[in-house]
Amino acid sequence: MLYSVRMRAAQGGAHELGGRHISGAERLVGFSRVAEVTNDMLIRAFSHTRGRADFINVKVEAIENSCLQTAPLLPVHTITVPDAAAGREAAKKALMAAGVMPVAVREGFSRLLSLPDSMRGAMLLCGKTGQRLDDTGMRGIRVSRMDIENEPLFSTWLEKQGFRNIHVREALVLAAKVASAPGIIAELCWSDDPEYTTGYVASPEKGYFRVSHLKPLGSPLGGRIFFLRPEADPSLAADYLQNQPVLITLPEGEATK
Ligand code: WAQ
Ligand code: MG
Repeated sequence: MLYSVRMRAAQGGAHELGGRHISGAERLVGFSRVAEVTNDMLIRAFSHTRGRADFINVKVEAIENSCLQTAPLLPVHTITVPDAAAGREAAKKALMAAGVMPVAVREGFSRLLSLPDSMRGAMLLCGKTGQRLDDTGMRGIRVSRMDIENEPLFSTWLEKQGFRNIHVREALVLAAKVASAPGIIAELCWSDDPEYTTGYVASPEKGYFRVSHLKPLGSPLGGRIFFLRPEADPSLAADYLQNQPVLITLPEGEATK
């Protein structure tokens, strides 16, 4: 039995009452780690660079082993650029290479860049037209119920790659779950944490491309977009992203690299 532990924190009251999103986190851990993981999440919410939370929701739910699926970690590539303008150009190219149509790429960037503040979740957009497919407004679709299968192995692997921060660690797991969702073409993401400028484009076909700058240092505006195939069922994808418990596996050979 595993436990899904989810946290969302806001400032100025609960999200649903108009509070500003501060941070969120999701893990799938054994019973013996629930307290530790919950405590870490509370500490994070109270010491976040987006501001101090005054509303924190922590949800713990048991997950039957028979419900678990697995998905592989994506191969990781890094694109180093001098600034956010160059990074956005590189990300646009990577999205198009993954199969997102140019008009949808433009639409995606313009939607993220015109947000008044960061959302708590992601937008689902049609990868052909850029039309918004979910009806969650400023809340967005929150990917949840995922974690790495073998944490010690993952930690060793991350260390060897030189990935030493929590952002990349969490993003690799989230992007692997997203890439395994039905109908996904690609994902675009950059952080809403002011000090973290690295973002990524990920897709099941091409893997995870880190882009060293996708926003200027100091900006609290981040976000995520999931581009779907035009023929995909958005509610099926949203259900998988939000509800299906998934453990991410390190591919054979990767573990020893
Ligand atoms: N599900 C859906 N959307 C989410 C989730 C989630 N579980 N978590 C965050 N978001 C959305 C939300 O709109 C946030 O404002 C935005 O993404 C950014 O979230 O390889 O840290 O957690 O070094 O700030 C990329 C790592 C880090 C790149 C991204 O995102 C690398 C990051 P953050
Ligand atoms: Mg953040």
